[in-house]
Amino acid sequence: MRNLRIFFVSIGLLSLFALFWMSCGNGPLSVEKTDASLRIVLRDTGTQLSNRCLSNLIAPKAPVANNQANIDEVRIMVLSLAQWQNESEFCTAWESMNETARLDTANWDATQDFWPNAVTLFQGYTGDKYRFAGEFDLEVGGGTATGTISASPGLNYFLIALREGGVTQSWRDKFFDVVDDSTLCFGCDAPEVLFDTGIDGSVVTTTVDTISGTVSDDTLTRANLIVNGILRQPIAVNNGTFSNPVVLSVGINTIVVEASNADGTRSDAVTIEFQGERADLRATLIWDTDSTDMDLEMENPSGEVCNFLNPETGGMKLDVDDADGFGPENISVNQPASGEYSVRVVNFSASAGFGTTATVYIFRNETLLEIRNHTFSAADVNNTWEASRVTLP
Ligand SMILES: [Ca+2]
Ligand SMILES: [Ca+2]
Repeated sequence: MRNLRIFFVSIGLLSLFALFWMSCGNGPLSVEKTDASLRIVLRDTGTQLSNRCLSNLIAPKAPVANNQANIDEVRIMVLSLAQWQNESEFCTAWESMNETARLDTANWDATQDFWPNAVTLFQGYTGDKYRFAGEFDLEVGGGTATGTISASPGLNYFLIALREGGVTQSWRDKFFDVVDDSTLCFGCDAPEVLFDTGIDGSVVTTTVDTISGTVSDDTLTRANLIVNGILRQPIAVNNGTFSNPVVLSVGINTIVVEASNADGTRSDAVTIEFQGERADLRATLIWDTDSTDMDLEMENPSGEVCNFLNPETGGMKLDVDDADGFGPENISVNQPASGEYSVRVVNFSASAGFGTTATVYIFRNETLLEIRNHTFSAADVNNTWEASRVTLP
């Protein structure tokens, strides 16, 4: 009984969350598989249709799932309804045809897969009003099903089965109004990231370069920048574009920008070669709150302090300052003196009403020494955190 309840709760959740459709060439269907549930997401930018007029016909014949944790396949049948103006008209006609018998079999039982009967039923429709558009299998991997299906512009009926080991465990049906394309790309709305041309393979002579590019989902305001697989920081995305400084090590650097939305994560990677002097010691600061100002500073063994007020002093150089969020800031030291260097972060931003976590990466001869982080509370304005002390011979 408990499993039955879980099933019906799952179906209820599917009803609530699940079926929205983006009816265009890149409309998504994503399937997220967890231990407890399987969620199908369809997005619709056009007309949203809601009723499920076939439920009464098919529901008694569909096997009841005990759990959906092992779903390994999503199978979809599409019936294009080009001549029908609306769901109600279709339903009235459909129900008058009394298709129950065609879905039934003489020896039906709860374990039998209703799908072959449904396929037979659908395939029987080849006319102008009902036309079988196809049966499509999407394999579920990594919690997501991707693939391409075909449908005709206009009203389409989708029968979606969640299957395990070739057997339908549960199913949903739904009408979708396909507006402008005959191919629906499932899972394709994860944002595409593209660096601007000319960046990949470029050679620069300064340790700070600017990377820029586009993100196809222009509703996003964040992406992630990953430098040499070590440093990872948020960057701002505005109207589908990004531009951010990046601190390079001597030699070839791998720069990745990744962006995520409800349909998944996609990324682009470039290499940039920095031909210049290797920093014997450097500290890089990034933080996680937009529109806030953190300040990196370093004090050398002589007590000289390098920060945005004194960006080049005592052999230390602030290569890049950032006053509006995320960083990076970087201080490089070439031929450092013997003794102790103090690396500190000052929370200079007085505006944020929430905490900000600062992360400092310390490199010695371009090898990562340590990563330190600290969360400044909203009340920590102008407070200083000593991230590290590095003693050099
Ligand atoms: Ca700053
Ligand atoms: Ca910034």
